[in-house]
Amino acid sequence: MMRFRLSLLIFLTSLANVFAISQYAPYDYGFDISRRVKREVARRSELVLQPKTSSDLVVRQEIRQLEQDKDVWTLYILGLSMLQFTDQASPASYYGLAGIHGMPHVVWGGVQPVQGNENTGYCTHSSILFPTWHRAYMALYEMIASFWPESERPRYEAAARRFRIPYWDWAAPPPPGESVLPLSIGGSPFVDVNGPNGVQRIANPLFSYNFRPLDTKAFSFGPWNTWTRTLRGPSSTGPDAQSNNSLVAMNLDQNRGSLAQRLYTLFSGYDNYTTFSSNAFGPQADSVESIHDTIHGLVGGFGPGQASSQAGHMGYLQWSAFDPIFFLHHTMVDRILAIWQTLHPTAWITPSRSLTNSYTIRKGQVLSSNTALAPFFSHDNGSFWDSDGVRDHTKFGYTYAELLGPPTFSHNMAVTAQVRTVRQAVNRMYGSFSPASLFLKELRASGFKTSSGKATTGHNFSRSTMAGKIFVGDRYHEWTANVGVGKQALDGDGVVASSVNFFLGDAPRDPREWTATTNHVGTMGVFASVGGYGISGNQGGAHDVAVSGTVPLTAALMKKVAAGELASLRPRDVEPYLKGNLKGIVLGRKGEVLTECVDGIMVGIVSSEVTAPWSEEELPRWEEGKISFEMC
Ligand SMILES: *[C@@H]1O[C@H](CO)[C@@H](O)[C@H](O)[C@H]1NC(C)=O
Ligand SMILES: *[C@@H]1O[C@H](CO)[C@@H](O)[C@H](O)[C@H]1NC(C)=O
Ligand SMILES: *[C@@H]1O[C@H](CO)[C@@H](O)[C@H](O)[C@H]1NC(C)=O
Ligand SMILES: *[C@@H]1O[C@H](CO)[C@@H](O)[C@H](O)[C@H]1NC(C)=O
Ligand SMILES: [Cu+2]
Repeated sequence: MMRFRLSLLIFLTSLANVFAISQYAPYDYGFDISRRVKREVARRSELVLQPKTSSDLVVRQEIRQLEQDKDVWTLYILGLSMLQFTDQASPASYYGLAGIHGMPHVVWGGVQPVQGNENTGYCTHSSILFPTWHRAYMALYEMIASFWPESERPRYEAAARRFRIPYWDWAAPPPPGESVLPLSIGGSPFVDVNGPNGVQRIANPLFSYNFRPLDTKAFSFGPWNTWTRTLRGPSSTGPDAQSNNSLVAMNLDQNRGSLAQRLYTLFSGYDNYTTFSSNAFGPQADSVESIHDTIHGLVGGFGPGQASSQAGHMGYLQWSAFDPIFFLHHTMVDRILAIWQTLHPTAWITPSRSLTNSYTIRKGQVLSSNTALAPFFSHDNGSFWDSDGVRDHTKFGYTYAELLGPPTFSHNMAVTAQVRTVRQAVNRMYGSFSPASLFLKELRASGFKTSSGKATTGHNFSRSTMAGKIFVGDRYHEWTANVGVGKQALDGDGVVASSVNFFLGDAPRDPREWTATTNHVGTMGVFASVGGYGISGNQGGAHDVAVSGTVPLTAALMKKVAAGELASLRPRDVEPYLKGNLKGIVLGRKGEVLTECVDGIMVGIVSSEVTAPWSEEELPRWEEGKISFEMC
């Protein structure tokens, strides 16, 4: 490992070259670090994703928390900066790592494509391997981001031991006055870092990745062949395009409630791994992947407020991994997986056929928990990690604060203390938009005795109160817009959907005004598609599979109940109300406003009966949803 730390340093490009390309430099350590190490190219053995010993278990922090730990934060910024200034030809450079996912569709670590799939990346989407492939990906990134110059080891030794990559929780309430998008990510293209050689102003490695250089052979068509750095909500498709992080921030803030509700439902109402894992159209509409898709779209600049006819890198599967926010987002996705696994210890991958092509997987091939997660090496003989191998994330030396100790994968269904603790955390973190949180609050206030449990479920709240309008006993209705996106809306030269947006009442004509409207209910991002690139053909057009997701309506309806515009959450009140007031608008890839019922888009309004939790250590129990009516 030490040997690799040294060899990595030599990949730094010369500073002169860097100055010519970019306004901001990397950190100047005061000596030429490249002269201290032998020049060599990373060997496969150095790309092996190594497990750690259990004594190395450290919590991955939320990015705002990590920022409070000054030495670790400094290491993080310096390490990421160094990675980004590493020669793009190295597989252990930022470019090399990001390039595993999609573009530039090249061999990494010698792992060859299957014939015919050369024009895709290694990433698995619309696939039961989506969560585990990206888990290994983040672990590899964490391993390679954790190399620092030898000379800094004494000062930062303790900090280096407790460094793990942070995640970005886009569903958590931001501190007062702040956006869901942290300033450290979107606030400034440069950052003043107090490194070993004093305070220096360097390129902010979380704001953007600057291609050094942009390879216009690999990125051969516009706007990707003109944008020399990654962009969010780009102002134009030209070479001088700027990111609009405030637009992205507003867009995310507008959707935080929707995202929190989706997570809460995913944790409480989704028990089947197949359904949970991927956005492929299935019996339940949502999934960890669909929720993740929405973030990709919003960060890219799709959805409310779309500024130009073109979204930035995060909005497109094949370019997304170059934006540094990708890794913060996917660490959050890994955390969702880890929390869900703890709540569903026996649920796991059951074999099924791949719906999509990737660099090493053929459409139609049977996928299982033993399928290689290529190109993530487990040994230097060239074998790969598989999903069973990464099922327990703690072997990579990290965990998340909500999870006490290693997960238990027993087949014993008895609820462990760990599960109760995780449920409590889920209630506290993501339950605030759900009727469940109102029920728990009323329980505490009214002195219902939770210990007497079901004996009191017949009790009704007074009809004159909010709780009385929402609950019958301990039961209530959840309302969801289930969105299916078929092939016709994903690909080809015609209409290509990028987001489906819901409003109660009319929406402003101009989507740029949507970020400020109070009647916006939520946005579902469509990310699975890789069509609509403006070139015919084969840029990974393998992802032509029908996908689905949801936009929860319950929190918006509860506001209407509180305002006296709706009598209750029961179908006899809600169904006519939604038929009269719910508006769905599809935005296309170029930001164009389409009607709700574009070819290929299906919207079903679903109500589900739910039993509220009687303590924070329980989660709501969902019954199968019923289609109330079809909007499209
Ligand atoms: C960023 O987007 C917001 C919201 O659409 C807009 O008001 C603002 O003018 C944009 N800023 C720039 C610099 O384009
Ligand atoms: C999970 O859902 C899939 C897809 O609908 C189904 O084939 C499978 O039988 C389900 N698994 C369990 C354990 O119910
Ligand atoms: C690689 O080494 C591991 C550990 O020794 C072994 O389990 C595996 O079978 C080997 N794989 C190949 C392809 O040789
Ligand atoms: C609670 O309300 C429901 C629906 O109005 C009713 O059927 C039930 O009898 C009520 N329970 C009690 C204990 O009053
Ligand atoms: Cu992603």
